[in-house]
Amino acid sequence: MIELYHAPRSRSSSIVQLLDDLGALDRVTIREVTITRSDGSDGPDPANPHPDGKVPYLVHDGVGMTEVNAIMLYLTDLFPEAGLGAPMGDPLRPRFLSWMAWYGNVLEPVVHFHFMEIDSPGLKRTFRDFATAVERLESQLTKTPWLIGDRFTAADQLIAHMFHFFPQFQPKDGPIPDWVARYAARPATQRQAARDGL
Ligand SMILES: N[C@@H](CCC(=O)N[C@@H](CS)C(=O)NCC(=O)O)C(=O)O
Repeated sequence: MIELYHAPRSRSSSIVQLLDDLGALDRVTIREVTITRSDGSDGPDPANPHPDGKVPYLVHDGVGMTEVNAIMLYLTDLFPEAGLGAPMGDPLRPRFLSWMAWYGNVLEPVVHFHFMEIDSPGLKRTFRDFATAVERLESQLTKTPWLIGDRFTAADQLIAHMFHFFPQFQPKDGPIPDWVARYAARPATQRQAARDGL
């Protein structure tokens, strides 16, 4: 049994969209919970087992997991038929794993530092900065339409979703706006927008 603790218009929407794309929505029970929103509204839901009261939280046969990138990786391995991951043996798996981990290890921190205007030499030494992260994405997206190559994967779902959800993070030109527009035009993105009431 698979359960997803979900709050609309949040990182867990990206998981619902991936499940839709994987053709696996009917295999998962979605449990909608409240979370504390960035404007301070709502609050944690006692029904949510996530240790920090956050979403997404996935439970598979009684074992829970956190972290949006880990959950996506897990689901693409669990439902490989849709071809949205890169299973063991796929020559592009190293690239796929790198983007999935880079999102959490680098992109999320530098986005927060940048938009909260936190400028620290120590942080910059460790994580570089938002401009460097954008360059890294641009460098790949000038070579291939999607992050690991010619096909859309959960790495695009994970990272393009962030730029789609927060358009203010997008550079005005270069390959990122086109990539996000292609992501936005995908039927699964449009179905998710309708589910989220966007
Ligand atoms: N590192 C976590 C972050 C999850 C997270 O911050 N989720 C937000 C929604 S987008 C949340 O639940 N916020 C409620 C809170 O911070 O209490 C992940 O990657 O899954």
